[in-house]
Amino acid sequence: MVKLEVEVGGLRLRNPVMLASGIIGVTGRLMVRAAEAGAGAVVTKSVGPERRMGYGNPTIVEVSPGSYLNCMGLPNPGIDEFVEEIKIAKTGGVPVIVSVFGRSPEEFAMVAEKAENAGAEAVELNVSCPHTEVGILERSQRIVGQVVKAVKKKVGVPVFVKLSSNVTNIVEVGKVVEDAGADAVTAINTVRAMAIDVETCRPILSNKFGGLSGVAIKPIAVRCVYELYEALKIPVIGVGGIFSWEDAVEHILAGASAIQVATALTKGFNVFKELVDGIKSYLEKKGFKDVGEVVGAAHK
Ligand code: RRO
Repeated sequence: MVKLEVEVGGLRLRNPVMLASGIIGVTGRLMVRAAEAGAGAVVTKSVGPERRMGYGNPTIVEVSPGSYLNCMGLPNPGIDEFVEEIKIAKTGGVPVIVSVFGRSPEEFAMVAEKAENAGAEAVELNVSCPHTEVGILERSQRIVGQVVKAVKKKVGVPVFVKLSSNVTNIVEVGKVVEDAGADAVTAINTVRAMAIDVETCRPILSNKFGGLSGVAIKPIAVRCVYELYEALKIPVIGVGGIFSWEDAVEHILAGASAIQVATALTKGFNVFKELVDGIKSYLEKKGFKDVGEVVGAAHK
């Protein structure tokens, strides 16, 4: 029997395939569906201190097969209202990780504390939205460290930090976050990008810029996971372009202790079972007993 259970930054998962923050984690019921479909954990859509409408349409466009550009603009009901969705999500029986954002370290800490009180088993700090004015990372790496420290002071659950490839050196940011006390890093958020309509001669997205996800970003994500695994002591969670079990295994070989999927859900909830079964068959075929044995194997 192959062991698929993993432990990531103090959080135990029945398997390493998590729902990434994004479109599905907006309601408790949808997160329960992801859990029922086989996810090892679910991450909510990012939630902030108060209700936010997000940007006007168009906010999403498929730019090439399996690759999407979005500028949702952090739409969310605010943490106080979202508490109910966290409680519903928990009935799915897998860890619920609440993705948190704020405009300051204090706001991050306040939202994270409310998420923990609502039952979150971990929080994932979104310091890396590539196209909103609250993208902390775009302001300064120093603030990112302050955000992590402020949250660690307020919560007892594991704190993950979602990083971006939209920086010169992702390892530098990873080290800041690790030194500040983060329990794991998630790599990567979407890649800042743009698309222009040749008929109207205008940017397609209402916000002009957006975040690229899906097939196109997998090699960028794998590179970031590889670099972070080499440089950090805390675990890395891989996300970016994972559609098939081969994509998931590639992230794991690069150094991911667990992986997340979002864009692949455009193909349906079956993706969780397909990935879990595919990883399991791969490990059996290769003669491994535990998924942990192949984490970072590409470095050897
Ligand atoms: O809501 C969004 O527009 C959004 C966020 Br918060 C993020 O972190 N990444 C992304 O691609 N979109």
